[in-house]
Amino acid sequence: MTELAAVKAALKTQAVETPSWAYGNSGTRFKVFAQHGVPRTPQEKLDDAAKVHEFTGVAPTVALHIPWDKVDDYAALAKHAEDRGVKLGAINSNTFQDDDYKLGSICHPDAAVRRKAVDHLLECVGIMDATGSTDLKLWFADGTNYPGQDDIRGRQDRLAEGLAEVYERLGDGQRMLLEYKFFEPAFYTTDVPDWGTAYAHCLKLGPKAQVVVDTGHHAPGTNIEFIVATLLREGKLGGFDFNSRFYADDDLMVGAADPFQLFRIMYEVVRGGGFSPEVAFMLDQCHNIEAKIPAIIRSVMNVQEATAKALLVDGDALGAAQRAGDVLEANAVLMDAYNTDVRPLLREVREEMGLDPEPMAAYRRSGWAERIVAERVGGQQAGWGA
Ligand code: PSV
Ligand code: MN
Repeated sequence: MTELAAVKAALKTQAVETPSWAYGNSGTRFKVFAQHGVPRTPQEKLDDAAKVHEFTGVAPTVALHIPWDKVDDYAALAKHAEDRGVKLGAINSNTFQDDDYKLGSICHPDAAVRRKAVDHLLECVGIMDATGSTDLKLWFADGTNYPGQDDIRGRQDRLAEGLAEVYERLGDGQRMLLEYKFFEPAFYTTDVPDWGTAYAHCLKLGPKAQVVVDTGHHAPGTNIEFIVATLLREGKLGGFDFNSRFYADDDLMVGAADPFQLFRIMYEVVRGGGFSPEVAFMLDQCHNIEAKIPAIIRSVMNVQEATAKALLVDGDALGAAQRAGDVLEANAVLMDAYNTDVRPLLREVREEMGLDPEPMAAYRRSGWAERIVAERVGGQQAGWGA
């Protein structure tokens, strides 16, 4: 196989998971702007996600969020997805939208609230059993606002205890992905604020516990690719929540704010052997002012473009320059790959996969956007908490 053929073959195996919540209405804490044609049910979210996969060919799974995507029959929901050519992906838990969780969930000082939170996580594993999902994604809004409010160390003990109970419940082939976030909604301490804390808990729990890197959950200037390299080196990178940020947890389209950062991350993924099914590549985004389905198509394409560039890095030339201490040449090799226009290559890849080479235009022509506006009349549109 030529090198280019190997790059193309790798790109055809790519899988970017889209989040069910990206198809629903969303907004800021100031206003949620409703859009026409937005799904009313988890099934309709899957219908939209199937369109993203139909036109990109690399978005075969959809993450669910419980309770937002709660249904009576999860096996039937999995079948609904499969009938449309997609599968159900990670199950995202929610221990942040209940009055009981004002002072935290799994780290709460009251054992009864901790019990409720852990029971919810166990319920999510039960849903995984029914859907065939392999990943339980955990993000905790836990933390404190004021010094002295609670015992920092005690909260870590409670976290470890709760996670251990859920870990024990995981079946064969199931894992938990622990996400960190440096602040918000808590502002003084956050119980899982960084990759080091997530890593320490996952290490103690065992091989089925892995760290998730949400690209929006870092302080400005953080070298995220270093974290990626380190976690991969330790065998503890479970996946990504991709999105873009300018200021905080903005959840904008991945690759929009800083495509160079996305490339650097994907380069470390490729370099560290992480371009594999063991690492979940998920989007965690919201589309507040732009049309949702094309925004998700664009996001998937942005990940694809960064991946193609990362795969094109001339590893031999880079290694030789690095060993020779040729700083400028090493940097030039990396930048050559980044500056390559990979759009023609991706058009070829899509044609070889039997797809339209231009997913955005193909979606526009498909008439799906008009159809959902005409058909999805009445009912309660999905959105935060819906
Ligand atoms: C909140 O910050 C958040 O965006 C986390 O990143 C989770 O992954 C996501 O919500 C879904 O619960
Ligand atoms: Mn996330």
